[in-house]
Order: sequence, then C-alpha cells, then structure tokens
Amino acid sequence: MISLALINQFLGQPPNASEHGYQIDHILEFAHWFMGALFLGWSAYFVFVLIRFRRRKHPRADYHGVKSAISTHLEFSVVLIEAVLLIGFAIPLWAKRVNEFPDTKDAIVVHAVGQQFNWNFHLPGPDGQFGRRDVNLVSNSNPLGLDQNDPAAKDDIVTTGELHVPVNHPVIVELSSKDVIHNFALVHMRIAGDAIPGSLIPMWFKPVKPGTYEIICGQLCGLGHYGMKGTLVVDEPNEYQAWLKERAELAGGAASAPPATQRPPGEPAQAGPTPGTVPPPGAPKVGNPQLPQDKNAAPSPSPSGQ
Ligand SMILES: [Cu+2]
Repeated sequence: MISLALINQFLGQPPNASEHGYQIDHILEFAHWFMGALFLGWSAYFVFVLIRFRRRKHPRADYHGVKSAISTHLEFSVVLIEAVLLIGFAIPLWAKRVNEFPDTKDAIVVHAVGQQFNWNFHLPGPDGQFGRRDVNLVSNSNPLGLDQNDPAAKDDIVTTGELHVPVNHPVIVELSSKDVIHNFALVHMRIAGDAIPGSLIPMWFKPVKPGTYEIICGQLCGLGHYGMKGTLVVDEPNEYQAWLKERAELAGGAASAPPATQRPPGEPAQAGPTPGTVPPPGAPKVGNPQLPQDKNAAPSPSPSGQ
C-alpha cells in the first residue's frame, strides 16, 4: 500500500506538515488513481471502437446503436464513485475546515494582509488584543497602518514576509488584502484561502512538524505575483517564545518612540517637540511635522512599476 501512496509524491506534491493534511492527501491519492484508471479504461474503449467499427468492415453507418447495457452500468458506476468521493469525503472534510474552528483561547490568531507583492502579518502581542489599524496611517515603515496611540497596539507585532508559529498548536489566520485579491496558500499545511480587500476571511490549521515552509500567493495578482512569497517557520515552543520576545522587544522599542507624524484626518496636529516615525532605511528625511501629512509621507513607489 505504501507504493500506492507514492502517486502524490510522483506528481510533485510536497510532504504534508499539518494535522488534517493526511485526509486531503488520501482523497488526492484516491482521486489520482481513480482518474488514472478512468484514463486507461476510456483510452482502451476508444481504441476498441476504432477497430471494431472500422469503415472497411462497416461501409454503411448503423443507425440502431448499442444494444448492450454495459456502457450504462459503467457510466453509473463512475457517477456513483464520484458521488461517494464528493459527498462521503470531500464535503465532510470541507465542512470540518470551515465550521469547526478551534477556540480562539487555545489558538494563535494572526492577521495576514496581502499586498502587491508581499505578505504582512499582525500579531496581537502579550495582551492578546489587536491594536487599531487605520488606512490613513499606512506608510513604508507602518505597512498595516497600526495606530500607536491605541493602548492595545503598543505590544502588537507586525512582520513582513515571515511568520512563526509553535508546533502542535492550532493557528487561525484571518486574511485580508490591501489592494487586489490574493490567495494565502500554505501548500505543506494543505490549506489556502483568498485574501479579499474589505473582507476578513478566517482559516485554520495545526502544524505538526517543525520546519521552514513556503508561503505563496495562489492568485495571479499582478506582474510581481511570482515573487509574492513568504516563510512560515514552525518552531518548537521555546523557540517560538524566544521569537515572540525578540519581536515584542522590537515592537516595544517602536512604541516608546515618539508618536507617528501622520494623523488621521480631522485630528489636530500635536504641539510641542517634533514627533516622527522611524523612517525605513533609505527613506528621504522627514521634514517639519506641522506640514500637511501628504508632504510628510515617504513617497511610496508603485510596486507594479506602472
Ligand atoms: Cu498575490
């Protein structure tokens, strides 16, 4: 039976690293073998028909057609097997994925936000609460527009391109997008979900094998789609805690820095000493914060190069 299972590997499927993934692999194995058998069966039938009804032997067409019921039985068997695959396996597995979410108390909850052509991740930090995000605060150094004035945002962690999760722990990823439709695809975890602007779409998985895996975008989202990759690192619990601590320290450093120069519209400009964000490397110098915010914002080059 082991060699029967090799069809997935033969077709280039990477090894599974999630708890539910083996169920998906079983369906794929069965479907691949079943389709292989159908391909051979229909091909053999096609060759048989070519020979059996060749013109030399039947110069005139027979308008009565097939009298035996064998093709009806065969067709019915194929439909039955496909119905069992769909109703017996695929739909229950899908229902479990979308209905039986783990309790948010036991799970790691992460926001994944797609943009051309990157994945940004927002973790709530030790307080377990996501800080407020505002599209008006989005800048090169603040890709998610995290509002540092919100107390819940102080300990939040924002990373780009790399997400760490602990092994054997359910992870809920809430997907959204800043621009077009992307698809957050974790092939090794056998899970994927569309990231759609204006929606928050949850998906979940439980990694069972520590390692470094690829995050890809599964929707053709623009010219740079091919490069829209990230890294999912499944850590042992102590490594995960170390990563969290390191990230929280970085976030804490940012939180203790002066508040952002960019304010939501309508909010009065701050008096007193010059506030400023920490500019990203290579960004032009930030000028007088009293100027209108669009002059302060670092220019964001169009990623698509249009
Ligand atoms: Cu994309």
